[in-house]
Amino acid sequence: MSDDLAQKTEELSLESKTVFDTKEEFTAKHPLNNRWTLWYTKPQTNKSENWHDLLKPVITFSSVEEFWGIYNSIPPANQLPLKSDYHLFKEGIRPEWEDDQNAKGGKWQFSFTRKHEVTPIINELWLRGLLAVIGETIEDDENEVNGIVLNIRKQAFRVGIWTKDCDDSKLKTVGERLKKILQLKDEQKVEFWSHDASNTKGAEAQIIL
Ligand code: MGP
Repeated sequence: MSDDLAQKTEELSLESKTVFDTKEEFTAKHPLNNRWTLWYTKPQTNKSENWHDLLKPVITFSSVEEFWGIYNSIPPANQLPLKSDYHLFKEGIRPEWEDDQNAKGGKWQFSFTRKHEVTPIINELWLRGLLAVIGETIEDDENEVNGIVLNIRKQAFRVGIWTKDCDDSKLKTVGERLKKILQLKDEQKVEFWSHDASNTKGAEAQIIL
């Protein structure tokens, strides 16, 4: 290291302050643009339990620090039981087709079959999805994304981004970003389904990327 650089590095380390330096800073919270609610769908244990009995809100948060506190204290994706789901939605939007904010929308989705090499890194990919949604890097300024869902199924892990509309022009960016976040290869296609179509037998995906 040159003397000049060594001097500069020393000055930097003496002068720079971090959140650990003062009591006030230590408790600083970095607000997110939106408040988010984590929901959990527990697996059905008897046939009398319907969708609404199984889906419950877990916690709402609004800062980066709260997010990490929650993330570090809930089971990671690969330890969830079969037929369970995590849902992370903007506060006030229920993770259901019926919610007014979802009713005209749909979802971008990709299924990682358990044969994919992804099984060991599903936790990392799910975390990347969560961060892109709360950090709002999944879209530009469209405000199209309502939430993200993880379905744990026998054959596959499924990740879906739920959107407010079905407007192709606004949705493409979200689909392209989802491919990057999930580290998909070109030939691994993400599909967009309107909620209407996902509930109609024989319907096909509206957009494939
Ligand atoms: P799913 O979990 O989205 O599909 O919905 P999956 O994993 O393919 O399940 P499969 O068992 O159908 O193969 C499973 C079921 O949960 C649906 O058939 C509905 O009965 C119920 N369900 C799921 N969602 C997302 C909703 C919803 O938004 N509203 C209501 N009312 N029921 C839902």
